[in-house]
Amino acid sequence: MNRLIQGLILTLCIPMVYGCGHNTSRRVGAETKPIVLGYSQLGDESTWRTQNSYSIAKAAKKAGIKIMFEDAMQSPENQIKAIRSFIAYKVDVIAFSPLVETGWDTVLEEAKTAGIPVIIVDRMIRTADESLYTSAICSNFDLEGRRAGEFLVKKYQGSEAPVNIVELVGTADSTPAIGRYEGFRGVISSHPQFRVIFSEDGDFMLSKGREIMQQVLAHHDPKDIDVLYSHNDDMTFGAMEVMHEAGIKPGKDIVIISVDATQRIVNYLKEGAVNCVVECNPNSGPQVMQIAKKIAAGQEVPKHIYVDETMFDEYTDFATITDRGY
Ligand code: GYE
Repeated sequence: MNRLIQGLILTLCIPMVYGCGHNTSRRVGAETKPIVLGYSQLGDESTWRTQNSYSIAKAAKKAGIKIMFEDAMQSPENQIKAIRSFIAYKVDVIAFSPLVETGWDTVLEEAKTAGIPVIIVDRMIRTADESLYTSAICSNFDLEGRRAGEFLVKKYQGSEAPVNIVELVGTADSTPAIGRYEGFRGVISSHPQFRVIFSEDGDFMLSKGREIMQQVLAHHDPKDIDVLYSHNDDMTFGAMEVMHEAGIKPGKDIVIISVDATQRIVNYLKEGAVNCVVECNPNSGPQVMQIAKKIAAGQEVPKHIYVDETMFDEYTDFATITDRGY
């Protein structure tokens, strides 16, 4: 976990463990106790993730919810361990952002047997038993992929020339990587001019974005690459560094499409170094707390909730883009 989040969790959460809950509570006999939420975050691989953890911790404090926050450092085993510790602690609600889609049934059955409701946040799980979670608050990753594809269709409208695409994919088997991969293809597949000439998993990390772009340039003449479609901003930053080092001008020599919409990538869009930014909203904290409160109060909640998202590209009026805040 990086220092920023560690500090934040300490500042925001430790006091909550000692009961700073205001009006968010459950009645236990004659006593009133604050809601305890066990949260398993998958890691701290990107700028998006740092902001997401910040949003969760801040919203918990604001809602008067005591949070037990565990960073799994990109390991599903660590996430399972954390969820088991939340069950042992008898938290009121468990929430987690699953690294990958599968492998959760056993531990979620344990939570269900213990009578602890589960909220899935950000990424989804794949399971045959929908009763293993109460609510899921996620992005529409397929739509994000389609938005990236639709930008290309618009950009190359009227031209039949082949367009060669290099793709940096997110973590293998994770919902955002699957949705952004499939949604994108769902749009470009009906336009034969678009060809994905290289596609590889970069784990949503800047260092991997760098490495993969170096590999790509070792095997392809830059003149044969028209587009870079990167599943997140951090991988884009890594790839852009390599392009600069090779004398390639991102946004001009190679069209750049990135997902997340951090402030830095929006600045590059405004400078013309990036052409399309698909937003993925990390600020789900308040929604997660609202749903956790409702669940703890025994109220009905929607099974699936999508967070609001948009996109920005070179055709957007930049004056309409407000500060991203992260
Ligand atoms: O796009 C990426 C992060 O799951 C939506 O994970 C999230 C993705 C996000 O590492 O930057």
